[in-house]
Formats: sequence, C-alpha cells, structure tokens
Amino acid sequence: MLIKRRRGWEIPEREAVAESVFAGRRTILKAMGFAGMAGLMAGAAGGPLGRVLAAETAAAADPTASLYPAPRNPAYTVNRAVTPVEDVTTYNNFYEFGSHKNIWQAAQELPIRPWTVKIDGMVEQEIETEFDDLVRKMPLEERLYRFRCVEAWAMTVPWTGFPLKALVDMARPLGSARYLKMQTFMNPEVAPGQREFWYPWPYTEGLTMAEATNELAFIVTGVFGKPLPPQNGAPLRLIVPWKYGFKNIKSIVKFTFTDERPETFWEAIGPSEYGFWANVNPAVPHPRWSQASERLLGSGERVPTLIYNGYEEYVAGLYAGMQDQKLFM
Ligand SMILES: Nc1nc2c(c(=O)[nH]1)N[C@H]1C(S)=C(S)[C@@H](COP(=O)(O)O)O[C@H]1N2
Ligand SMILES: [Mo]
Repeated sequence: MLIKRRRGWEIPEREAVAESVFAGRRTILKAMGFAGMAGLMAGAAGGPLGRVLAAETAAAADPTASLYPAPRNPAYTVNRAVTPVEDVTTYNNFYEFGSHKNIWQAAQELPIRPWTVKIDGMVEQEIETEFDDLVRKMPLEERLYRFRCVEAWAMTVPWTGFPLKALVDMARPLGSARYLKMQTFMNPEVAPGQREFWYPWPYTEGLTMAEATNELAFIVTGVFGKPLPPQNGAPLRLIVPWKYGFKNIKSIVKFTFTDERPETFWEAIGPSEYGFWANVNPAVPHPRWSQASERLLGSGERVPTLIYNGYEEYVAGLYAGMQDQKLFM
C-alpha cells in the first residue's frame, strides 16, 4: 500500500513537466491550424480537434453563457503577457482524469450540468443550490492573475468569477468556524483517475477563514470571457494566486466550514513535499527541485519567481507570527 501511494505521487508531478511531450503536442496543434478554442471553425469531427470543437459548442450552449464576458476589474492586472488560450486550456493538471497531459481531452466526459453545490458544516443554515442559480447571484468580474504550479511552470490568465468572500458572506458561518474545506466531485465512471484507489479521493483543499475572505481569493467560473471548460475545473473552481497551483481546487461540489484544519489531497499523498499552506516562495526549494524561477507556458521564457507569486502586499499580513509553520511547501 505504501509503495503504491508513493508511486502515485512520484510519477505525476514529474511527468507533468515532460517538455518533449508538451512541445510535441503544441507542434501538432499548430500544424493543424489550431488557433485556440474561439478560433475553431470546421472539420475534424472525431479526434482531438473534434473534441475541442465539442467543448466550444458546449460553451455556447452553456445556460450561463450570457453572463460572459464580465467586466474586467482593472485593480487586478499583471505586468507580463497573457498566456495563449490553447496553452491554458490544453496544458492541465486534473488527476481525476489521469496523470498525463492529455487530460484536457479526457475531461470533456465530465457532465457539468446539473451541478449541485452544497454549503455545510458550521453555518447558520446549510445551503444546497444549483450552480446556475448560485452564479447568477454573484458579482462576476474578470481579473488578470498570475498562476504558479509547484512544478515550476507558470501562466497569466484572464479568469472570470466572484470573490470567495461573497460566498462566505452568503453562507453566514458561525463564529466558531476557522477553516473552509472544499471538495471536488466523486464520479469514477467518468473520471478514470478516481478508480486508482491509492489516491485519497475526493480531491480536498482548504483555507483559513482569513485566507478565504482575502480579496484575492476568487471562485472562477469562466476563462477568456467564456464559461470555464471542464479541463480547467468547470463549473466552478478556486483560484488563490499567491499559492501553488495544487491549492486551486477544481470542479467543487462542497464547501464545509469547520474548526479543524482539513487534510488536503497532496498533503495526504506526500506530506514531506506538499503542505497545507503552499505559499509561493522562490527561496524555499521543493525537496526535489528549485523554486527560484519558473517557465512561462506559451513563450517558454524562464523568469524569476516572486515571493507570494507577486502578491506580497495583499497577503503577507495573513502569516505574521506564523514562522513556526511550513508556510512555503
Ligand atoms: N480536483 C482537482 N483540482 C486540481 C487538480 C487536480 O488534479 N484535481 N490539480 C491542481 C494542480 S496541481 C494545478 S497546477 C491546477 C491546474 O489548473 P489548470 O489545469 O486550470 O491549469 O489545478 C489544481 N486543481
Ligand atoms: Mo500543480
């Protein structure tokens, strides 16, 4: 059992940076004239392009499509180029659909309607709502954020969504709540990764209440001015841009307010490599590689990594007096 668990985490994050695989796929897509999801027009009923086309059709048919594009909030901008849409929507991590980098295709199988969201635990009253009703109640806006995976690749993405604080306010948590735990769907029939029993499914993440109500914490429902495609965590996922990518849990079905720190998916798999806090810090290496710099998807350029991924002024105060904790892994 222990050996299997180890195998589970040693392979995926390594494979994930297999540059040759990535470069090969990009070359093929370019040769076929792939110009991003929005640019796709005709042909290719079967195979990868057909599936992207299907995803594009699905985005247009999405019952919340009219909510996009949402107004850009100019307060959240970034001094580097936006990553090409084809990189953001084809270079993904979503272990429910496998540990390879073609999961963007496999994820098209995820049924994203109907999608019920539950809010429970230490709240005045539990809430169960359809995603379509929830999203219509929330203040949607577009923000440009940096994104930094623990594997040392990075991107710059125009996400659409609403502040996590708006959901917390709606939930009316009790004063005793200290953490917000989040969980992904469980559906091994469509998600082959979930048949691999040594992973601690469902994918679980958590934030302190102070983190969850920080202005940067964002529930994302769209990208590039359209509803989120399945591979990026439709219909709703977390984005906390000062933390490593694995904190940014996808396809959430449940929010639970609790007074106990949740054990997270990656922490359960490899506690010596992945922790609860997972704040970005170029000065604290991963046990197996440096975090000093990052490779930008798209251009391939290598740039220095910034403390808290460039969001120090927003979040450093959250961690004052907590130097005894493993804040950066
Ligand atoms: N449910 C779930 N959420 C997840 C993951 C996952 O495997 N399952 N992978 C995480 C990791 S490691 C990263 S880097 C980001 C990738 O998000 P993206 O595919 O939109 O770039 O999703 C995070 N959220
Ligand atoms: Mo990641």
